[in-house]
Amino acid sequence: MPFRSDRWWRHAVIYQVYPRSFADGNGDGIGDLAGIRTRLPYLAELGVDALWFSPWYPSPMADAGYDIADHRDIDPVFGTLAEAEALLAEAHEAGLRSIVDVVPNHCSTAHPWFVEAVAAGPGSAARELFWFRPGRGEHGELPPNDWQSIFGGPAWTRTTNPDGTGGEWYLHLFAPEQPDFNWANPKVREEFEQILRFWLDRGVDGIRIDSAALLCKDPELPDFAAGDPDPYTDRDELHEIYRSWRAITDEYGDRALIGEIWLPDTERFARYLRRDELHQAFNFDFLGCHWDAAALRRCIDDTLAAHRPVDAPATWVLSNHDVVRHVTRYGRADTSFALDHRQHRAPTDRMLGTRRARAAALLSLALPGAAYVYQGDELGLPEVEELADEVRQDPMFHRSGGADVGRDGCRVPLPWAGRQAPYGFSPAGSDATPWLPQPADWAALTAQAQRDDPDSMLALYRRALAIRRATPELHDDRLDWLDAPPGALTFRRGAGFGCVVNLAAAPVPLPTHTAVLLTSGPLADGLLPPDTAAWLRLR
Ligand code: TEU
Ligand code: CA
Repeated sequence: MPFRSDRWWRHAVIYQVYPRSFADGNGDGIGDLAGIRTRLPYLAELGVDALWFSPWYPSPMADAGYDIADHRDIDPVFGTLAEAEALLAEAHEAGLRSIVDVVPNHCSTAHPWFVEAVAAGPGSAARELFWFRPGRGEHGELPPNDWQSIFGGPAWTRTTNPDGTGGEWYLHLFAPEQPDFNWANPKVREEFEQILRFWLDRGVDGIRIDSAALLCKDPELPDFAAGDPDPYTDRDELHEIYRSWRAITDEYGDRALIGEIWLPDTERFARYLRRDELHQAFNFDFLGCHWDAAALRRCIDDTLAAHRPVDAPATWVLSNHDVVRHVTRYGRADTSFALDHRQHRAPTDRMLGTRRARAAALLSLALPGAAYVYQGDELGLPEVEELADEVRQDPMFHRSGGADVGRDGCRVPLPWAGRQAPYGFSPAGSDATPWLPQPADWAALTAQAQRDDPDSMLALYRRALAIRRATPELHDDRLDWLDAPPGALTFRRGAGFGCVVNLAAAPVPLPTHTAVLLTSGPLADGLLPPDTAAWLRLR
């Protein structure tokens, strides 16, 4: 299928595939490339434009594949490089673009460069590719500075000398199995430029950059006292790196550079989106926003205002593999989310959360820019909060001593068909159990159960995506707010497309329209009930 070749990412719907949990082709209970290939028709029918694949590279899986030992191959648990090439080609045939996940902040302790660095010892060139430092204290027994790992505990781990004594320490902003690269070293830059080319040469349409604001560190590695300038987020040198990455992607034409940037300051965030830097970055403010009309409107306005001066498309993300699924979040008393405010196991009303998630789908798919769908959003999957401690695998759970249960609950394998686990996740006849257990009450949430039910979440997504694709007004950057009753959000896209979301406690009337295109729930006597959204033809 030929693609319209015009900066496609500006209004694309991008579906995140988390390979471990999408579909298992060989029956070992872990998702893989063979499984994804058999499900391409499902994704094409769903109507998304592009697939983003979370890491599929060789990895000891200390952080579910975000600890990479070789950026140019595929982990045997997922398949082979030849299968990845076949998948990319088949996706294109099905009209789906592909985005690969590149993780430049760190690698795995199993990466040959790190293995060599440990062996080569202090002062070696091999250690210069990472952040090795002697410890503080009389015998170097204290970490070189006070930085904390994002997964909990110190951001430093001590090496052991060949004679068994304690050696230098190395920096890891995430797990100890994920040593941070030293981006001041030209060899690191050169290596990643080659990695980008490796995947662009294989026909990928975009690159998702993991932890994109964290790469460069203050070379002094100062302690990080409250109030000091942040020594490792968003440093100026980083923009120069992304300018060179942009030059590379531009050589290939029509490929997208997308950054994962958790940065609450919209002005600093937008600096990454300048003309010669990244094409787009995830908007986590929207993801974390309260289900509240005024808060959402403010978030939408701030987001559009931040993107306008740099002429970058906004992005709208409701969930991903790092956050509590939004069906669960939206059913809580406090509907907001932040990395340090996950509210694990706070009471939730799944019916209410699902109702809001349906409305949120229509809201996010009607906003100007690109929209992201995390696998399972389209099935209305809730967070699986009841996982036993023994099955949890996220390093965040283990590093925090269980204080933070981590992210496994949004990574439970997808239910495809059937009445009980593994719900078609593994092929018929395989007796492997999925790598994380699926709940006993997911029979109604399978893709098969939802396929022919016009009231299902899947049906809603399919209709919304079909309308979005067929509606030119939804492919530009303009949004105009219309007058709305208190607690409702109403906006126009282009001349004739309207979206209304009712976040108030009582039903609201619809604005004047010529047709109702789609609603997230039934109207009541012509009124839009609470926590419901409608797409309208205005004229
Ligand atoms: O995440 C980077 C990141 O900072 C957060 O999303 C992180 O998960 C959160 O701070 C934890 O509280 C990316 C990936 O999306 C995530 O899955 C990886 O674990 C992380 O990088 C390390 O590669
Ligand atoms: Ca498998």
